[in-house]
Amino acid sequence: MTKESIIKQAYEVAVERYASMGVDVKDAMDKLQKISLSMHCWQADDVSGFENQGGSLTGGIQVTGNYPGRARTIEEVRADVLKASSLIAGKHRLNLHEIYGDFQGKKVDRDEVEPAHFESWMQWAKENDMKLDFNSTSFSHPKSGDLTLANPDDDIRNFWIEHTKRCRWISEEMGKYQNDPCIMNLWIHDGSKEVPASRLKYRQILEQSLDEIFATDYKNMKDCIEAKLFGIGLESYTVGSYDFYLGYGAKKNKIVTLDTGHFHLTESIADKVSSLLLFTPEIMLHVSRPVRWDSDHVVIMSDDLMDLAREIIRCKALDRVHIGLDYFDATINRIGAYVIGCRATQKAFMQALLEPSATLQQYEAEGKYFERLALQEELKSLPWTAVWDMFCLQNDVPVGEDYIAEIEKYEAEVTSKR
Ligand code: RNT
Ligand code: ZN
Repeated sequence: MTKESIIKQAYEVAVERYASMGVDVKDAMDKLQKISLSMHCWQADDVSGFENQGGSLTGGIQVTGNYPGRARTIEEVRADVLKASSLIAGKHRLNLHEIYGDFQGKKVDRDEVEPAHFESWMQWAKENDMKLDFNSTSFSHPKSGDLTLANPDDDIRNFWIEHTKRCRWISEEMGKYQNDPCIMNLWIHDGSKEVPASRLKYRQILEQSLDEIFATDYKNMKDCIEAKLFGIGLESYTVGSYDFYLGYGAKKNKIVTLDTGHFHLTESIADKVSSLLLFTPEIMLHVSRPVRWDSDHVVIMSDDLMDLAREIIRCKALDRVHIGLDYFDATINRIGAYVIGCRATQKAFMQALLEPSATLQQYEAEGKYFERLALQEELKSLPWTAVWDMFCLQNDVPVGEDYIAEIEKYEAEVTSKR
């Protein structure tokens, strides 16, 4: 038997098994096919970008490791992203940071950046049938310090306001060009190592800055605001905490970004989805993996991720949730890191889509809690892997561990020569 026929046979059996539970496998696969992940460009080059070649990463985030083969140029980032995409089923988006502009070796300060610096990205994305998302960049700059948009110094604050306004303008142009809204995320590291004398002061300044930044209405971009628990060197206070952005988002109708690494380790991100869906327009996710802290480990198919995926599916909210990834591991092959994280996210959504939610909810409504728990346990060992293999086969991407050899080949031929 060929590998292909084994996969097909296992798939047929799985379809029957799921049908016996009232689950339509074909429907689940169609829905998964339409899920477009927003791949973060910054895993390719350890969040370096093309502006301060050789400059260090600041803003309370850290990449560890020095595995060879980091992308060093725009061409290398693009090649690596395309290689990774070729090993991931479906059509996905690319999430750019402002520091990844095509600056052609010129010094373009953050308050001077324009859509023109992203024209080649827009063209490239179009040629490769990819849509773009965007992020302003407040870190790794001489004016980053501990405070940007929340800085009491007007010169510094206005510099970052100008930067962020320009990033919204760039996002708007991207959205127009690709005929699909560009999702722009705003994350700043502002905070302090020790508890400040006034926590309120900086939050008031940040609120004013955001009001100024969002004063212009755009049609082709959507704004997201990302909270955080703490940064390295900024452990005691984060101006843009979750409460701050949740309040701002609910009041001003902005999308709140949930980075799964930005909460206390025992806090459930899945549990936040239904509340956000009630009070804010949409949700942006930064799927990440914290290990002891916001370490941005490569995403794997963890219980937390499966819980999050299930929650989104149970809320029937795929059209209101943007699924971005956000991690940076420099200790392993970076293209491999992309592929592991994206495929793990898809696997989590596949299992969520295969859940017999109606039965579970019926048990619950009838107070049949033993039955509800038993079925949830049984679902874990249903043949979802056969469906996943078929999904990969149909999408013409390697099935199972076959992508390992592909990445090794690319490493031998391309990244190891850098
Ligand atoms: C940092 C935030 C932020 C960054 C990227 C590079 O803790 O998660 O989203 O990771 O903007
Ligand atoms: Zn993030």
